[in-house]
Amino acid sequence: MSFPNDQIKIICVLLALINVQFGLSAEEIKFFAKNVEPSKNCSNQICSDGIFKWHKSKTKILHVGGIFPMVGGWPGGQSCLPSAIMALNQVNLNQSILPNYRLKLNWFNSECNPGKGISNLYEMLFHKEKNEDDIIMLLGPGCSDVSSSVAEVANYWNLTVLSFGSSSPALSNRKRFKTFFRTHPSAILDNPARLSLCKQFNWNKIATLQDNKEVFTSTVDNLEKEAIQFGIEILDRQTFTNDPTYAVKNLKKLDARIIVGVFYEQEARKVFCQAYKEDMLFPKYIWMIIGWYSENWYLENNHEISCNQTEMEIAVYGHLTTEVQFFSNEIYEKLDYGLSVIDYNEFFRHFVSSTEWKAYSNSFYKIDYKYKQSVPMEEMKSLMDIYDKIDNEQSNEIEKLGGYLERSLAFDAVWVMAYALNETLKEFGNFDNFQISNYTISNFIKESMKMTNFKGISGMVTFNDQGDRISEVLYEQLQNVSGSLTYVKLGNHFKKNFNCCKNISWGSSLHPPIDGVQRKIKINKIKTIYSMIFTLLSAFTVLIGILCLVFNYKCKNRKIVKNSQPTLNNSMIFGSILCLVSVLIQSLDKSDLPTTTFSFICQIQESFLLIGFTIGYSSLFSKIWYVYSASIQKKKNKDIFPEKLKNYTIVVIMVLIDIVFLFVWIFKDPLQKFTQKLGDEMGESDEIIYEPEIHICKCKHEIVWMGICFSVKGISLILGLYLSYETRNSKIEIMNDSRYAALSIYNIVVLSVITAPVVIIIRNQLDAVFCFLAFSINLCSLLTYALMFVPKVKHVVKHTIEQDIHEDLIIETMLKEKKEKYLALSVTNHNLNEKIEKKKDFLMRIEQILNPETFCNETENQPSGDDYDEFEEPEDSSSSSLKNNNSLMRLSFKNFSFKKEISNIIQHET
Ligand code: ABU
Repeated sequence: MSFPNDQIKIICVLLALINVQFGLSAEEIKFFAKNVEPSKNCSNQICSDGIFKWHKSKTKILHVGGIFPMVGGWPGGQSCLPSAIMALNQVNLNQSILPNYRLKLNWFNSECNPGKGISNLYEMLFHKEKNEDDIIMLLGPGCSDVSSSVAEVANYWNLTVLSFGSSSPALSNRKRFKTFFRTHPSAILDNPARLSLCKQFNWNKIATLQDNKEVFTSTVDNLEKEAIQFGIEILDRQTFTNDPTYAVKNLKKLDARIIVGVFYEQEARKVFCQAYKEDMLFPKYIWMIIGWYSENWYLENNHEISCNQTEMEIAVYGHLTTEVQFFSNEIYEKLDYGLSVIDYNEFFRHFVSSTEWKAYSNSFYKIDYKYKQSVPMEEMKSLMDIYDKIDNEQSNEIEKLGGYLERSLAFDAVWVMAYALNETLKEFGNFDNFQISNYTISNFIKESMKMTNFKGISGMVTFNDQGDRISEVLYEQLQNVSGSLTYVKLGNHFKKNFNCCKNISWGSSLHPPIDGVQRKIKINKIKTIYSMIFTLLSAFTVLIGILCLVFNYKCKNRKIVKNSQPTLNNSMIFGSILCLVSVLIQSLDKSDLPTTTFSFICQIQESFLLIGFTIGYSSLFSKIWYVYSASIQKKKNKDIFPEKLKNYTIVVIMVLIDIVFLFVWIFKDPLQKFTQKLGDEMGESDEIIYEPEIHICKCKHEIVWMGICFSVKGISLILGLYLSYETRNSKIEIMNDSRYAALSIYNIVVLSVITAPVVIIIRNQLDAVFCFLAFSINLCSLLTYALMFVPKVKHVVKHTIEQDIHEDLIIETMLKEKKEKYLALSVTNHNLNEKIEKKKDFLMRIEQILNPETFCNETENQPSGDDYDEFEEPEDSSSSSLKNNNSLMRLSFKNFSFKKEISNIIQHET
């Protein structure tokens, strides 16, 4: 054999390596069909060697390679091999097709394993009998992954590969698989069918779960593309290799309800066992899987999984399947090769239950066991058991065979092969000594394949440019029919025509399930009850404010009003009304308003609140300020009656500051409608989750603006608090309500200090913010009205204007009397002061007298004879002490003289 190029040499080395890996020697690996080939015998023009039959005239052999998956992910060879042999016999018995030539199938078991598939190809190409022709075509492989490997390699020998069981969309790549054809339609046909079904039941979110094999990856790749056209969202794409546990768990976490699963039946059992454990069951969860698994696939090989039969039945109940149509709709119509679908089915059952087939299958199992240690013994044994049980009656055992549905594709594939080879034979006259290197023949075979067009068991057999077939897709559902699980046909999908699903069941539910928890956007608004309560309350407060204004106006001539600076009180009421209006604006339902209008209302609301607060608060502040400055002035004996204009100055300045601030704010960074998402909320049922959001007024540099605003207001509040405290004992006649103003300021400070931070902290709770703010503003306003007006109203109610005048008169008289008294007292005071001065002089004189120095000078002056006479001398005296007695007597006399003088002065004074 000559190699077409160097690449092939490399592949040969690889194949050799694979062979080494399996540990089989070339001698050991014999094509086992050959080993069991019984001796040939011919009678009545028909020759047979056990299961194979041919017309006696067909003396020449055309070798056809075969790769069948007898076990593994998709053990389609179990049905497709007998079906292919049936077709082979038909062809070989038919003299009009391939005259003189009979097809001889050299087949291998790939076990649905790409490595083994390559090894099989290697065996076919390099371990043939001496003088035996090369294989002219390859029937199979069955599994897509095996086909991908084999077809890519076969391309280098220009070997035409015709698969009966490969669904992978990846195999439609003509550049990669130049010589590949298949009677199995591509799995991409299932995708529009799946998506149409989803649309039908309004499932707009689906998830996919796939085995990590090229066949399934390319199917899901295509599904993702198609889904975009259908407007269906692929929520998630989970992939697994061998163990789907975490993939299934993830789907549950993501709340995927509609799951398209693509995997072989081995993995399907694991997936559904896990789905059972996760409680991802019908009808809440809809599993949409491949429909070509064998009958009762979920009950097979349960030792691989940890679910028992009942659990598996619960898990798979209700799932939906899609599968391409494997049989022609015209089941009674005789097809080109003389059979109808009905005939074929009967023939197949008869063939598989025949003793020839049983002998054949049993012997290749034994040989397989002898030579191929890697064959999974358990699976092969159970296959033999199934074959053994199949009888010619109507038992369902036959349906348990892998590839039971696809058997028609293998049958048609052999016919495709036969027709193409027949055409080639016609062209070249013979296939004598066919060598695979004969590109002329193999190219012609390939071209003939493209021309295929006949009515087969599986419908019209033609290939498009990619070597694919177009087919109808069937929908089925596993339903509970009279107590047993049965696949029920629901309808079909063909070339965008959707025809389904009158007899679909939703189990315990009347309606199709939803495609996931419905996430609904819920715009949180202020609850009507709250907005009603506070709208009414605010309206009431506004009314009270207006009544106070009216009172001020009506009683403007009453002294109690006149002396309360009514204009400041009016401006205070006006300010509070603005704040209340801002509450009313806030209570409006603005959620449906366009963004610009919403933003405009934000500015208005914010401006009303700010300006309103400033006017209201600064009016009260002015009163206190007035009292405070008056008391200072009074201390300095200055003008204690400042001009009226001064009262408004503070209000005007504060409002001007606000206006400038608001202007800059709105101009630089206006408040905008901002949608704030809140945490998810569970709906009425576990099918609905609300995504609440609120629309609030926000600007980019909110912190900066709030900071400035709160700082300014904070300072004015602290100042107000201080002034209120300082003026607590001050009273000014023309500001008769200054104490109430001070109390009102205390209220405002306390409520502002509580409200502002709380409102900022809970700003996402629309109801709470609204209620808190509205309550604060109303409370503040009502308390201020009460403090400022109740005493006045009470006074006005209790006193008539005449009483007021009378009281004024009394006060005036009293004042006059007091003034007179004051004057009299002033005179007395003056006199007393003078007296005090005199006393002071007197005391000074006494001090001078008592002063010792003064005393010595005085002793030199002798008292007068009169004074001395008045003084009594002591009787008892001696001569030595006479002198001292004299001096003592003199002092006593002196003392006596002073006393006399003092008493004279006192007498004089009094
Ligand atoms: N219907 C069987 C498909 C198997 C495969 O594509 O691998």
